[in-house]
Amino acid sequence: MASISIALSKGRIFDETAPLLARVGIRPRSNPETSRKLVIATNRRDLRLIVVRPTDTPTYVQHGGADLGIAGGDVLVEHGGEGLYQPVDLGIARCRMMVAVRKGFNYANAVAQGARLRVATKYVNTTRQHFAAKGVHVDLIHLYGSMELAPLTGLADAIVDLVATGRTLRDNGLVAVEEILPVSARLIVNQAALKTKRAALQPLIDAFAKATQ
Ligand code: PRT
Ligand code: MG
Repeated sequence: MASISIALSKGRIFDETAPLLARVGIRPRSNPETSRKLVIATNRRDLRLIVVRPTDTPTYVQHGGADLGIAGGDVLVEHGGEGLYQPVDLGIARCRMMVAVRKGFNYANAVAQGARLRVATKYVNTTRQHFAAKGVHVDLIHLYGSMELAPLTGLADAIVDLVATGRTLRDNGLVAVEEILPVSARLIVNQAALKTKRAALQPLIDAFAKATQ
């Protein structure tokens, strides 16, 4: 029996994946949210969960540290998707990647004037591509979190971050001015594993596809 591993992160991704796992017939032996274990056995002897940081999920699956993974579209576009199949959009953990600025900052005007923008984000590749495609010059500032602080402290003119309800922006006096991409979580698969372990992996991929319908 081929052994299968699925990489996923705690927090939002696990919360929203848990019902899908149940529908697919996978029951974790311990709760990733409360356990310190990073490798979690399941009711299926051939299948275990690997608990990783959200941004590390594509890297684990790309390099074969896990056969399958569940990762946000934001993380996947930033990673680039090399070595990965993305067969199922799970439709969970939905949000939008947006450009946001301080209320009162005239973004459209700054862009029209050809101003050089300082943009803070953890999505540096995606942000670079987005502004290059618009022909806007940007100085990127790479942050690892709490991007909302950057425009408030004068560190940046704009941020690129995820927006769900819009509450975080509102509470910090920021407004979204442009959508970069709609985000939801996807099932990802190591391309080599799909060839060598297809008999084990394909039914699972099909089950996830069915569970999202
Ligand atoms: O916490 P850690 O540093 O490990 O990483 P993380 O914050 O990226 O992890 P987590 O678990 O919060 O998010 C994992 C994935 O969930 C992301 O990669 C997205 O694909 C997805 N997701 C969906 C979101 C959101 N919605 C979301 N709203 N991830 C983050 N947010 C944050 C956003 O960054 C902002 O700070 O929530 C805030 C905005 O929410 P609203 O509702 O106030 O607009
Ligand atoms: Mg977080």
